[in-house]
Amino acid sequence: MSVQSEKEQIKFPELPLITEDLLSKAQASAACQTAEYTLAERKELLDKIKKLLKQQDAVLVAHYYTSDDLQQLAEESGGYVADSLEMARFGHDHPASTLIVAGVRFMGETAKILNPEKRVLMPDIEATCSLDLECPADLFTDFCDAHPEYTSVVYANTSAAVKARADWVVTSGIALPIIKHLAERNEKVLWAPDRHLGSYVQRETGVDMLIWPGSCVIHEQFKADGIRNLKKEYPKAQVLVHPESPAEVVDLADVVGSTTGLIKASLNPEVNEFIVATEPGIFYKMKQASPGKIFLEAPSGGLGGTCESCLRCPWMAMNGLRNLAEVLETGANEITIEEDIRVKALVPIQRMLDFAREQQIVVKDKGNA
Ligand code: CIZ
Repeated sequence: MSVQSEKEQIKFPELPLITEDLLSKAQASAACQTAEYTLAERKELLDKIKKLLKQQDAVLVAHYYTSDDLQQLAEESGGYVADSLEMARFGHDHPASTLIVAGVRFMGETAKILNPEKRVLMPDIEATCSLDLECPADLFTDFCDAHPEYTSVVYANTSAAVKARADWVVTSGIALPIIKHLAERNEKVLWAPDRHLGSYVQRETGVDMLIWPGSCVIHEQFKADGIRNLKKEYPKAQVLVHPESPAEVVDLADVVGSTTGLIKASLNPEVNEFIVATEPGIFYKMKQASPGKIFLEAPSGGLGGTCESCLRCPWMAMNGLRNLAEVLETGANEITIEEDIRVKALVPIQRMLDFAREQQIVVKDKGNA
């Protein structure tokens, strides 16, 4: 049997469904956070949070996909806005004993894995990620056990338990160099959970890969036709695409990159208009760095009529000023990870960090993106 047809015989487990109900619940929780504040209420909340951050020896680290309010507050209060890895690294280097992680569950877990001595709190501990949900640890473990000849590489958007079973963890910024490195060692790769990022990496490297069939509910929606049409209206616009998007969208990109990579690309002084295929929370940093430029959301299919913007991640939107104030007051929503899982999950994360250091790969330039 040929290698290809052997691969076609491999059956992936049936993944949990990301149902409309699940999305609606997240959207309903998010709606409580995004409901309009009066100016006085907003100021009162911000003042209270800043005071509580000091009182609790806490620092706020927010992901690029959170609301403008949270990103601004993180910056104004001495915290940080970044991708998941840099959020964890910043938390590690910062002297605060409590990290408030505004993002989704796997980000809180990564922060805890790298900072076990610190208290890690999240505004809403139910904020999750479709990629994480579609890769339960038991299914992943069974699949790895069934294919021991493959090196397992998991994306950062996975639970601590999945990371604990993986050989490598990668972020979108470092996936390509790590897979190239494995290819040089003639290793075959079992990739999970994002099929679009996996197939992008496979197309770029030619590595023999088994690709888990998960996807991000947001990036899955971008439509190549919509981007082509928008490009007719804005012929000078550069198309910036996150590699969690489908292949036909990636094919239209001028730049394919991680959140940090796309923010860097938007700094190009020769380009003033961008069509951006990723979660629109990223516009906060893009517009802050280049206030005169035009940033357009890449067109999508739409998640349904109930969301504020159909491209806003419903789980990221569960983070707000109200529940942030609440966790600071109560100490609720603390991330805990069983120590044996944490120690095992640290190994593939550390492998990635060591690789980045040895290869002198800058995963993040402090101060710009
Ligand atoms: O790792 C992250 O923060 C995510 C979710 C994406 C990226 O490209 O940085």
